[in-house]
Amino acid sequence: MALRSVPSRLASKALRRPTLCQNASQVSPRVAPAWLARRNVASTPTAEKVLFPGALNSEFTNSLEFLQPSKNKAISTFRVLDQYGHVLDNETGVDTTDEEALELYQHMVRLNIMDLIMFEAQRQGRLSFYMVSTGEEGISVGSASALNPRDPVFCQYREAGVFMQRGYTLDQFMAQLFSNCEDSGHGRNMPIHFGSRELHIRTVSSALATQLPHAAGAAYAVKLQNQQNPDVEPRVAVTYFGEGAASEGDFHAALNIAATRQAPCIFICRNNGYAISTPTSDQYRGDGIASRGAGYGIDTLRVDGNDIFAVRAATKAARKLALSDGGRPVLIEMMAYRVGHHSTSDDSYAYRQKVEVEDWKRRDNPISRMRKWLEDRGIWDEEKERKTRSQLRKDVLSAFDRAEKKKKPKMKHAFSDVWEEITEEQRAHVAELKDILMRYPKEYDVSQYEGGISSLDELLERKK
Ligand SMILES: Cc1ncc(C[n+]2csc(CCOP(=O)(O)OP(=O)(O)O)c2C)c(N)n1
Ligand SMILES: [Mg+2]
Repeated sequence: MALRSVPSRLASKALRRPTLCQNASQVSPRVAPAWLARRNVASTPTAEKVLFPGALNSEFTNSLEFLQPSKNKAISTFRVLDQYGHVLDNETGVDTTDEEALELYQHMVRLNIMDLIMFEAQRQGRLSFYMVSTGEEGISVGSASALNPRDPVFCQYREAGVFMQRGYTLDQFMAQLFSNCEDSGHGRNMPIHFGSRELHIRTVSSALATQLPHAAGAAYAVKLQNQQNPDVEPRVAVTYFGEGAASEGDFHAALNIAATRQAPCIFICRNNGYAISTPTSDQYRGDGIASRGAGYGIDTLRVDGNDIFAVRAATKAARKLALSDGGRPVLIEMMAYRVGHHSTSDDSYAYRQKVEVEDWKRRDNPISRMRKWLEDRGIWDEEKERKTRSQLRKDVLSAFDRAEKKKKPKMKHAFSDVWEEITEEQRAHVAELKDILMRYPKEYDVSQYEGGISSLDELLERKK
């Protein structure tokens, strides 16, 4: 197969064993050439390198020194803009037109406004759950803007900006958040678990890190498709995860399989300092998540996640790298600070000082940094900011209103899409549910579901 590395003809000849014949005395043992003997015995006096199969290109040394990562310089963090929005180096500088830059900025602000409104709405009891991306808008919006819209994406849950950048509408966000009849998931998931077949984004799964092996597998699939369809623009698979998710076994399995199979997978870690209440100091002792990339033989970069232009440049370069030499994985660690609470079920002031959060809010964030750049460039000002925010707020609130008024999905969707055809056992469950709903109408208000109880009948009717 084309993908398996084929030993050169010379090497395979040299490694061929002497042919056995029936009479042992007739065996004429071939004498191995000297170079082969040297290769087979790693520790001959002249060998300069370890030739064990498990460590290639390691030189021998007689100095007994442990690797002490704590003594190494920490991995650097790539950025394009400084904290004040000034471009640091024109060579690697901003890569957008002004128009594109303004669009990216508005997507980040729109996400931020949606977060503020939905967080408050949850507090008022109007939806069951929400998670904000505050402080991490640049990572999701910026990286998504540098991908091909057909690249399959596997998100965690704090990357609503990827959906927004790919064109998921406010009505689609609201349909999922309110589990109404327009939700493509038919209300089966908790809020925040968006997904879109059209936008090539798999549905978010709460089980941490499960998206990583899925992405590695998809990357291997697109690698084969890229080879089979040379006329179609090649794709990479992309996955997002928090530094906390990187403590799961799935993280290690995914990186290793992607490396050994040389799959074009971009692993984007959002290191925001916390896994719910667990700070990074209790999560690991290494140099963040980036240091792990080298362990798997994966090209890796650490990036300032508060700098949307750095995020874009890094993702673009990662995509190019991922498609080079037939495919390879790339790891990017995007540094950020989780400004919000973990979710609406969390009160982060129980485990971190409010002043720490306030400090970060003041110090840096992707929206204010980009705004400084836009203002310096003379394409943004206070008036535009005020008008834009007010318009975006109206847009979010009107989508909110529309969604809240819509009915819930048909009840039958509690059973559909499990099996292609409804099973006898499911049919019994549907009948039992219908019976309970009819007996206790005061306890169960079925009128809020599209079609009321009648959609259950569709399942109970036997196909002739
Ligand atoms: C397998 C699994 N274990 C535990 C949890 C509970 N849990 C949900 S989010 C979370 C923290 C994840 O932190 P991180 O990956 O850093 O993402 P962040 O919330 O910081 O964006 C945990 C432990 C889970 N959902 N799945
Ligand atoms: Mg985290």
